[in-house]
Amino acid sequence: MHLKRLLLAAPIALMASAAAHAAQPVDGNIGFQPAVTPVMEKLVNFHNLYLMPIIVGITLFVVVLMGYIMWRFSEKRNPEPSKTSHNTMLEVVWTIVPVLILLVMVVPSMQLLYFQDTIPESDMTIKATGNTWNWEYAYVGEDYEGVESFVSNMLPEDEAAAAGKPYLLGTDAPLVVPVDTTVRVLVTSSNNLHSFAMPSFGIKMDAIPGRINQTWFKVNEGKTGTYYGQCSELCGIRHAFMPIEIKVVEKDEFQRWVANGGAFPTQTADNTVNGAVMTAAAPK
Ligand SMILES: [Cu+2]
Repeated sequence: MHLKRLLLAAPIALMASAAAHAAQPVDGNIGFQPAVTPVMEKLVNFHNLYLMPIIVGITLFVVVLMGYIMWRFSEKRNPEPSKTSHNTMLEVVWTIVPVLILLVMVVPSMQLLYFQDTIPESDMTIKATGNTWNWEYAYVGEDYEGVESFVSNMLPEDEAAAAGKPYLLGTDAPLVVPVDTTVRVLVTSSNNLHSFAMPSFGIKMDAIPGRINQTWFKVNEGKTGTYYGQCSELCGIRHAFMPIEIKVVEKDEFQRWVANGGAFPTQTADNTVNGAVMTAAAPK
């Protein structure tokens, strides 16, 4: 089984050698993973250039104010405390100012939500189904008949090391997409609540049984490489073991991959429910 899997993975490993970029969690890093889609670029800018200065400003103001109050109104400097308990002007100000700050934040926030939620004219559609405990991908449309659908399982530690992939993030069959292409992702689940999350793409979409959610991404030109995400819904015992690996390749490379029928085996999903293994037919 291992040998078969390795043989099937070999063409992918060759494809991986040309990868230019990659994004995965890094020990000790702060901030976001590098943004490679317009959505994530906007998210990062909104956070770093807009929200952070406001938050830092408010925090500094409160710290300075508290320091001044502790100094100025200490028992030593202010032995006779004022009996005043109301100051209408001050109360109006400290109600109105926070409301104004929230308004200033909500307008770009809503614009960003709308930008994320409005799916532009898409070039291709992929369906991502959360199974217990793996992701299954299907390429929608007759252009991708040879690829059909496949299950993407987490690699065991030794195989991940052999493939040069991060353990707990690397899979035996990554989702392959072309660069600079608008991809619509239909997200659903076969039997559990999951969430399809890819940090450097700025997407996180709930996978709900019996319902199809949609999201989109378009990886910027020149950002080919392998990107890692995970199921980000606390879905059950193997929640931490359903990584998402997306390999972004040049458009012609993607066409070759499709023409080859995808280099992956088509499997059915092994689903475990209450300890019993159920084999669910792969939804098309
Ligand atoms: Cu999950």
